[in-house]
Amino acid sequence: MATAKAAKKGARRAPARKQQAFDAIIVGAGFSGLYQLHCLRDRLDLSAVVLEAGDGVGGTWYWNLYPGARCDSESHSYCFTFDDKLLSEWQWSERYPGHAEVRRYLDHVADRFDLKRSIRFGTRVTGATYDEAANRWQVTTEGGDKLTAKFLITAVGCLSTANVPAIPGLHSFKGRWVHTGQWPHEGVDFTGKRVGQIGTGSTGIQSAPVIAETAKHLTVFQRTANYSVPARNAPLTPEFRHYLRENYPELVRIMRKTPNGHPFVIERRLVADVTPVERQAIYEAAWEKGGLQFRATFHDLLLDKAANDTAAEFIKNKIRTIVKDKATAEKLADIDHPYAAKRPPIDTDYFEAFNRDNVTLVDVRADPIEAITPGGLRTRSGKEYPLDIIVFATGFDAMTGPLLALNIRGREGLALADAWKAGPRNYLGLQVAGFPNLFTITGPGSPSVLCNMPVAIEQHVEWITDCIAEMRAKRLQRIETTDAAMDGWVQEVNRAANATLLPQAHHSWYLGANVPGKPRVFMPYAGGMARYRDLCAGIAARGYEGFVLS
Ligand code: N01
Repeated sequence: MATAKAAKKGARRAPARKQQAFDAIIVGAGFSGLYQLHCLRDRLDLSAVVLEAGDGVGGTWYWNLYPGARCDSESHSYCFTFDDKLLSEWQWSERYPGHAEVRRYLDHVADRFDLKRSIRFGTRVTGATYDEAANRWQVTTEGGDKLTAKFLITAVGCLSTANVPAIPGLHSFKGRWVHTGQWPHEGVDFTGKRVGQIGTGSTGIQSAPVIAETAKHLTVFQRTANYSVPARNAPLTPEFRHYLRENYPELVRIMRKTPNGHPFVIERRLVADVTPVERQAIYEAAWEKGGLQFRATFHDLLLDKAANDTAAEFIKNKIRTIVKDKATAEKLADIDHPYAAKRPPIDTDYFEAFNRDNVTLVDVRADPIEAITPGGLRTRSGKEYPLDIIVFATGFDAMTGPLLALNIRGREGLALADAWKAGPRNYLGLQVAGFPNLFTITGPGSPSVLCNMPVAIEQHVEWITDCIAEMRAKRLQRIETTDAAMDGWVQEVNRAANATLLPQAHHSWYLGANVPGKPRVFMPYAGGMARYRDLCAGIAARGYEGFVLS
C-alpha cells in the first residue's frame, strides 16, 4: 500500500514524457495549421503535432484584436469549404466577420475535429534544423523542448510578424504604446486619452474610427494616403442565409475558379467599353454595395493605368465629398499610387471620422516623424504632439518575416535567411531547394495575400497532403525542389506581377518596401489563384515536376 502510494506520488512529481518524435510538425494554429493537422492526422493517419506560440487557436486572429479588426472577405467565403456539414452548420452573424467571431469559428473547427489534443499552445518555435543523416527535422522551442519529424510544415501565415518602426526615443516614451498586431487580450482603454495612431493601411483605416469614439483626441499620422471603399457591414438577413443554403455549391465553385478566391466574378468588360456616364453609374453602384467587389467592376482596373485612373479619381472625389475640412480632404485624397496596387482597404466611417472635432490628420510625408519623446511625438519641423497612447498600425514584416523568425536551417546548416538574402526564392511558394521535406503553406511566391486566404490555404494544404500520401504509397522518404525549378518560378512570379499595376506602389509591403533593408522583391504570385491551382495540379500529375523525390 505504502509503496503504491509512493509510486503514485513519484508519478505525480515526474510529468509524463511528452511525445517528441512525429511524422510531421506543423507550426501555427490558424486556418492553415488546423486544416493541415486534420488532413495529416485524420485522413492519412500520420502522427502530427501543431506548435503554436499563442494560448489559443486563431493564428493572425489570435493577435490582431485591435479596435475595429474585421475581415474584408465576406464571412460566407472566409471559412473552410472542405466539409459540407461544417459549412452548413456554422452561422455567421454579419457580412464581414469581426476578429472575435473568426476566433470563435476557428475554435469551433478545432473542437469539432478534436484538434486541440494535438496542439501545443504557448510553444514558440525558436529553431528548425534538417538532419541529413536521419532525414528528419529537429525543432526547438522557447521552452527548451526538442522535437523531431520527417516533415516540417510552416503554417505561420503571411502577416504575423509585427513591424514596429525604429523611431528614435520610443524607449523614453512615458505613456503606453501598442502595435495593432500584438494587441493586448484585455484591451486598451482610450477613454479621456490623447491617442496618436501611426499608419493608415487596412489596419489603421479600421482602427481610427473606433478609437475616436472613446479617445479624448486622436491624431492620425499619415505617411501615404490610401484609397478605401465602404465595407457596408451589416447583420446577415434570413433571406441571405436562405440564399447561401441554396447556393453554396455554386459559390464554392466560383471561389475556386476566380483569380482572387472571392465569391464574386470579376467583370469581363473594360473601362473603355462603357461611356463615362455608364462608368460613373457602375462605380456609384459598387460604392453603395461596398466591399472588395469595387475592384471587380472592370477587368482592366489592375492592368491598365488609364483604366485605373478612372477608379482612382472616383474614390478621390468621394473623399473630397465626405471630408468637410478642405485641407484635410486634400491630404487624404493626395494618393500617389494606382487604386488597389497596394492592398485596397475597406472601411466603416474612416473618412467620416475626420469630421469629428476630436480627430486630426497629420501629414508625416510633408513633415516626417523625427522622434518619440517622453511626452509624445516630434516631427522634423519641431512640432510636438503630446500623447498618452501611441498606436502603431504600422503593419508587418510580411510573408518572409514569419518564416525567417523560425530560424530554419537546411542541408549543411544553410540558413533560410542566407538562402533568401536577396529576397525569397522558392518553387510554387511551397518549397526551397536545400530544405528537403519542408513545406511552406502560403509562402512567398504563392497567391496567398492576393487571394481570399482560406481558399488559398485549402488548396496548399490539400496539395501537400496528396503529395505526402503519394510519397507514402511509393515508399519515398524525401521531396526537394531544385534550383532550376526555383529559377523558373521566380521568373513566373515576376512575369505575373509585371503584367499588372501592382509593382507600381513602390512603398507596398507586397514588395517588402515597408521594412528598412528588406530586399525589394514582389512576393505574392499575381497570376491568379485559379491559374496557380491548375499549375500545381499539373505539376503533381506529371510526377511532381520540378521536385526530386527519393
Ligand atoms: O499594414 P500596412 P496594415 N512612419 O503595411 C505606415 C491585412 N489586413 O497592418 O504606406 C509613418 O498596409 C505605412 O505608411 P507607408 C491586409 O492584407 C487585412 O495596415 O509605408 N508611417 C502604412 O500607412 C493588409 O494590407 C485586414 O508610407 C509608417 C501603415 O503604417 C495587411 O494586413 C485588416 C511608418 C502600414 O500599413 C497589412 O495592413 C487589416 C513610419 N515609420 C490588415 N511605418 C482586413 O481583412 C509604417 N508606416 C480588413
